[in-house]
Amino acid sequence: MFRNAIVRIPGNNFGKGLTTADLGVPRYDIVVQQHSRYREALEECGLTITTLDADLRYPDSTFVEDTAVLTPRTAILTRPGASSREGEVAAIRETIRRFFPATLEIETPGTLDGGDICEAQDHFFLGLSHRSNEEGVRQMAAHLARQGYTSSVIDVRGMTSILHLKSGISYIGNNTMVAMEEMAGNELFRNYELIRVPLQESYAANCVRVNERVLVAAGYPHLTAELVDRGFNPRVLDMSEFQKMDGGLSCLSLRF
Ligand code: CIR
Repeated sequence: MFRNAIVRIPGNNFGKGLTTADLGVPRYDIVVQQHSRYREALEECGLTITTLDADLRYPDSTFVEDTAVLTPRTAILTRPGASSREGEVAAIRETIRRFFPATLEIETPGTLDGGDICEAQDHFFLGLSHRSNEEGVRQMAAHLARQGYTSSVIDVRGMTSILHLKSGISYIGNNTMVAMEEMAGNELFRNYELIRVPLQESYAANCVRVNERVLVAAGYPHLTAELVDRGFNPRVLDMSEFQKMDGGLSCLSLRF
């Protein structure tokens, strides 16, 4: 069960952040509206939300997930791999320490984005990506091991369609993994119930289990129907403006 979430309001320079998506410039009024609906959905799921002000120094800072990995046993502050995002951790540290007084950290030369870390009960999948390097992943695995968690590494550097590991997979509880086509065959998922996301719905592979619901992006009927068939309770959210900046549902909050 999650009780809390931390989010950050998108700044009016949100569209100046990093992106590889060729989907046009986000419309700020819609960004604000979609973010507000996202917060409402988290509240519906029973979470108490800590909402941070927009931070115009960092246009990508609404994607708070990348700054920390929060588990029931510890909080690990990351060291984002994009230089424009490095300062985001200092900007959120104090807020995280209010909930987790003793935080661990990823240290130089390690880099790691929270979007590369997929928690599946007591096991963690660690994405080696263009943001999270081998040293960052090694440090994360060591921190997790000291807390009694196991982990395995998935190299996504060759997968040009995704930014982070969790752009392509999500663990949604009930031993169920959601995976985009390109990742679904991975041997590491053999002991999970697997929901394969068809190619045309790849973006929706980033979904989030929050207590009784699964947040899923709007416009992906196959995955939404599959979730219902398997007994999950999807909560559909419009994500078009965040998708334009390579962001998904998980990136917009830290849940704990
Ligand atoms: C970036 O490129 O860093 C942002 N525009 C998107 C970050 C998305 N975060 C995530 O998937 N965890």
